[in-house]
Amino acid sequence: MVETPSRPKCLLVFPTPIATIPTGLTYVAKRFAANGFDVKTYVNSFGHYRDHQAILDEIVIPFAPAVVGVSYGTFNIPEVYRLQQACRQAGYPVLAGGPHPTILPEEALGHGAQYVIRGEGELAIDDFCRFFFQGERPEDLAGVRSLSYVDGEGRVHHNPKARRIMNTTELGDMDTASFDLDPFRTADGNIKGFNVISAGRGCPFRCGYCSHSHWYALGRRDMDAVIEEMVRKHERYGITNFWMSDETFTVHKDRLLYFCDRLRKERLPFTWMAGTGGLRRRGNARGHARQRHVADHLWGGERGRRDVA
Ligand code: B12
Ligand code: SF4
Repeated sequence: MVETPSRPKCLLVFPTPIATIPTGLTYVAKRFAANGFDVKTYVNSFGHYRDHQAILDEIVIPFAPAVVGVSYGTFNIPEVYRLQQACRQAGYPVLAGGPHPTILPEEALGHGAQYVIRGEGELAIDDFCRFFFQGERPEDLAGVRSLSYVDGEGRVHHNPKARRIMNTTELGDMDTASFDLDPFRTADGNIKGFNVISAGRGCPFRCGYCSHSHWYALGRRDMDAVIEEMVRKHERYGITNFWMSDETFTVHKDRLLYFCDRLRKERLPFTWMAGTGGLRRRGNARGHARQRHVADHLWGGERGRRDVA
């Protein structure tokens, strides 16, 4: 029998409770796995909430990971920091990512994170994994794009950001292989979050007050790839109602019209929901979308411009 060489373990933790699979983390998990890690992902839930001590005792220590990746926004931040500190004290290197450490990397580094990856994760994760597999030499840290860390002399470094991925088609479908799906099962047998589609990332606008400024510029996914993921999920899980989780799904009229026309022409039995933060109202994209299988559309004029709906 050929022995499979053991892969180092990476535990990804989403410590704040959430009722649906966090899409961004499925892509983080996918990237660590593609780079040679054995990945387990733990997502805290309202149904079975664990505090930082329980996460350490019941999830982190039994898995014994080489790296603990923690993904978080600002919600419940003191408890997230208690988790980071508990993991560090127990000897686990902590790598933080997500909206909050992106905005405040130094705060995260001061509260238990050994490393922070700012903004979009994938290319930085590739660099981090290379650093890890080359023996974690401190002199290699400078080559990890988007990384913030503290050096041996106590100086904080913020490495230059990786370029944004402008065609997100290359990232493929969300991957939940490393997730325990039980917390997301509903009484009717569905899994909350399986109906989510990531059709793009970021935002084409540049509002000066935006907390999401690391995501200026819109990375887009081909609409054909979006529809193919919908068809696959329909065939596998019987899903007919989808949620486009990016806030900019409807922002480009031509793309939206192409998507709607394909649904109509191919008589695909789907409805979809989307939220839109800022929208350029040109032509009748909104009306067109309404006639093409739209179940729900949430609008928010957060840009403060007069031409926003
Ligand atoms: C969809 C969504 C939700 C869904 C989540 C479901 C889902 N399917 O993901 C729901 C409705 C449940 C939700 C809930 C909340 N949300 Co929300 N949500 C979003 C939204 C619109 C998209 C998330 C997404 O998919 N982003 C795209 C992915 C690719 O990005 P990402 O998740 O950040 O992950 C990338 C990087 O951050 C990084 N990364 C992330 N984690 C990690 C971990 C490691 C180790 C590494 C290395 C890298 C890394 O790599 C990833 C891939 O590139 C964002 C806005 C946005 N455009 O991001 C707001 C956003 C994340 N939400 C926000 C908020 C405030 C909330 C709530 C607190 C709302 C509330 N009051 O309840 C809750 C928090 C729930 C929780 N426990 O965290 C804020 C967070 C701001 C902040 N400073 O915390 C955002 C940024 C919107 C905003 N601009 O204000 N949300
Ligand atoms: S439209 Fe929303 S996400 Fe885009 S830059 Fe403005 S505030 Fe940020």
